[in-house]
Amino acid sequence: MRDGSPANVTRLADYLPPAYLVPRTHLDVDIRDGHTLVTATLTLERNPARDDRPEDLVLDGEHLELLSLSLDGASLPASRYREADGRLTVFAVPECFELTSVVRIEPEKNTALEGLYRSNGMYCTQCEAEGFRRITWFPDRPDVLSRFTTTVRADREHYPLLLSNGNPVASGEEPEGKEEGGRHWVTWEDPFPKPCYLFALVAGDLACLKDTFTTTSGREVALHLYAEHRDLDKLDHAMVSLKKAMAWDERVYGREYDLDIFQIVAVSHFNMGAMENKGLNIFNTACVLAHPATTTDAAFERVESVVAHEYFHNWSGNRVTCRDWFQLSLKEGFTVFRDQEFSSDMNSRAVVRVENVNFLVNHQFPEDQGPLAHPVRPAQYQKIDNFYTLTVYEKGAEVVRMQHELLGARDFRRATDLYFERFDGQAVTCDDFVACMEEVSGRDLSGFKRWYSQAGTPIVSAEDRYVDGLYSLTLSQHTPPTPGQADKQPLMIPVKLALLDPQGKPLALNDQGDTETVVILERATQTFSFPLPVKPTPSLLRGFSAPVILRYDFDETQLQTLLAHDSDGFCRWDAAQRLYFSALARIIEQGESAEQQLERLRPALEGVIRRAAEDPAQAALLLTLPTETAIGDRHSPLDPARVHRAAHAFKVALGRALGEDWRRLAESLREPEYRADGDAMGKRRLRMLALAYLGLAEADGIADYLQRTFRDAACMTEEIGALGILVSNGLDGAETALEQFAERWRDEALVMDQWFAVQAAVPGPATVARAKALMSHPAFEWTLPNRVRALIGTLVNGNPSAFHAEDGSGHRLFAEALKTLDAINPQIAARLGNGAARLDRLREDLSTSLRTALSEVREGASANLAEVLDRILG
Ligand code: 0A1
Ligand code: ZN
Repeated sequence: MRDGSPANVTRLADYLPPAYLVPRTHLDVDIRDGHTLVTATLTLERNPARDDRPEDLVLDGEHLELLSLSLDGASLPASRYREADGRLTVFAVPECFELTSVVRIEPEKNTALEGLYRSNGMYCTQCEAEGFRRITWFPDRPDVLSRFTTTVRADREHYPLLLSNGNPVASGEEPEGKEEGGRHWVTWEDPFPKPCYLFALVAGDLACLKDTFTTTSGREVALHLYAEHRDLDKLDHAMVSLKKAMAWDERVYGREYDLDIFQIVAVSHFNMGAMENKGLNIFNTACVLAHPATTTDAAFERVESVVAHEYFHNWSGNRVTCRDWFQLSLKEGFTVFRDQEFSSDMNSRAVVRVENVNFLVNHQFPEDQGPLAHPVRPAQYQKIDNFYTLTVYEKGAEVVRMQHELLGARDFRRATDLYFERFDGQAVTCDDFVACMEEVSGRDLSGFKRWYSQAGTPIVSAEDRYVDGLYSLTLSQHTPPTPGQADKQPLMIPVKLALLDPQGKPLALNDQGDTETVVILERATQTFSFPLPVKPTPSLLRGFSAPVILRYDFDETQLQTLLAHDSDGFCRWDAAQRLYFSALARIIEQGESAEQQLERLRPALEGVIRRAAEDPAQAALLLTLPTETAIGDRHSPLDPARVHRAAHAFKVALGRALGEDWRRLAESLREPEYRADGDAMGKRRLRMLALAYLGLAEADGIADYLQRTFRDAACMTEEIGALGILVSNGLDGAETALEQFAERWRDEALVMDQWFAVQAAVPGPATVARAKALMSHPAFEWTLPNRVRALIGTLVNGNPSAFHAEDGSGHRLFAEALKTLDAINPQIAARLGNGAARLDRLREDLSTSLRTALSEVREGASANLAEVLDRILG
């Protein structure tokens, strides 16, 4: 069953509507010590949309012990049903009936963190994508929408709080519980029909931060944020973010919240970032808890965006949901676009855009160019869990962004209004979404829709000529083949552009004096002409108007012009990146010296530093080098050690050559007191970057300075920042600081995650042994996904010169970790397995060593991990 045979594969082309609908679901979840009893009463109706009138009912279930089954109140004999391979088939059922099942489950043993499980003494659920089938027998597919009523029962002392979706409607004591020490129950009713992946339940003893929000139409909504008692002081930022998100969705999309209560619960053990269950969001603690003493500025921003993301799902995902899991990007791409726009409105738009693009280009592009490439709407999968990818989320968001760009803000809003109104309460497809865009704008987007079905990153090549006052720009597109998709068709690519004069001022492109325009590249090659008084420097793909690789033979002067003068934040950053990449290529490929390369760039970088005070966060982005992973992706075969030597030498040279500037920045950006606003965060970011360069250069007195910064830090950004610089450069005091840090923060799980990550990030092969030792550290836990990501995820995804250590030790450690993890949590193992996707690009000896290590893991791998490994191993 583990191979790629068709039996394992689910295909979009095979979609059939459900045979039976479930208008009502009554759940009774009785939580006991060591096991839980779930009684589910489903009201079922044959689906009129199925002409073939199927007579058998097929339900999904995994890890369930069926105790009884009855139909319309009569117990069913074993001959009336069959349980096999995760399916319960009830034979020859009537048109309409009620089915009641009682199952026994063991949440205490559930380390996969799907379905109902225990985390730090509380019970919680995770049902997306197919976790509900671990709670009870049900048609576990997103196009079966049901109205849920849920009763949760548990011991009152240990679980005073019993939560589910919707509104609480009744509660009481259990009569039998009196002797047992007090059991109680609460019934929740969710008036909105929902697919079972949005079901949630929590039982625990938690602290609550309460507030209210009054919607535009004047309804008061109770906002309850729950966490362990010790974390109550870390919920304020999430509450502020939530209220901002609620107001933003009303203002920008006209979407109001629809229940009387909105709840968020923080959970330590969680596979992903957070989950948008109707009215009861469940969050990884890392995405909701925040306090300046324990949380970095970057994590504060993440909390704001994830809280908003999950809240926005209430409309884009919950009220209008997906017909099948192939349509995942319908809710995820759209919701990521919405949360990115929210963050842009709450913070600096230019900085947020560059951060989002940087993430996409450095993480989604490689996915799209490797063995795991798949379309935004995949055509087939083995385990849907493996398709919660950067392509579905981040590229999906770019595909929505392009539609926003093509229609303009006004029509886009009209189209989303139509979408929400027309499909409210339904499970729909990406085609339905685009159809609304077409209907409102009158545009034919049939060509555009290839963005959903065609995998791979398009390459747009630009060439230009300037003859007799006419500037001609020829754009060509080409998408390289991806696994299973050899031939590619041209896409509709919006290219936003401006043309700059030699002083960097944008030229008028038409008689109206517009200085920016969007050209649409729809065919393989097209030429666009502009009469201009001088030969311009093209500023192309402004705002990153399409998720493509742009090839244009910029000369250094043009890049410096763009970096110094372009009004578009993305193009300035892109110019800096191009300058860095070409300097690094000269070091790596031609063996030129880092110092020599730095001298060429020095005037441009000094220019950025001179203007740093205007926007320190943007300056920090411009002065940050591409990661070693990104540099490595531009060289073939991939030789991580060589890339590390070059990048390190260049950064040291940069630290030395501009030493005075870095010192000045480190001092002048120091704030007398901690502030949480964007301005202060921007300053901290640039200051920590300046210190990082001084640390790399081992500047005079820097170790002392960093030790003081570490000791007197006003917030975690400074504390972990200073620690990271000490540790990654092996500076004096690094080991002592690590010990002090672990001692100080040993009871703060999220801080300890950072402690593990800082050590796993130290470049070079010696880190493998350190990571191995850390795997035996008392604070390391395989069952805690955040910890595993911090240590092993950082090593594998963020530290190529350690992961690909020449002696193969990193590969062996990786294989060991995958094996251990796969037995505990296959989803997390499979996700970590993605870290091997560059296998075929590696230098031959390294690629052989990684292949050997992975082949061993493939034996006996879970279905999740097997799917990933098979695609990587080919
Ligand atoms: N829908 C959530 C993501 C999510 C997906 C799967 C999960 O468990 C396996 C958990 C969360 C989101 O987009 O935030
Ligand atoms: Zn989402």
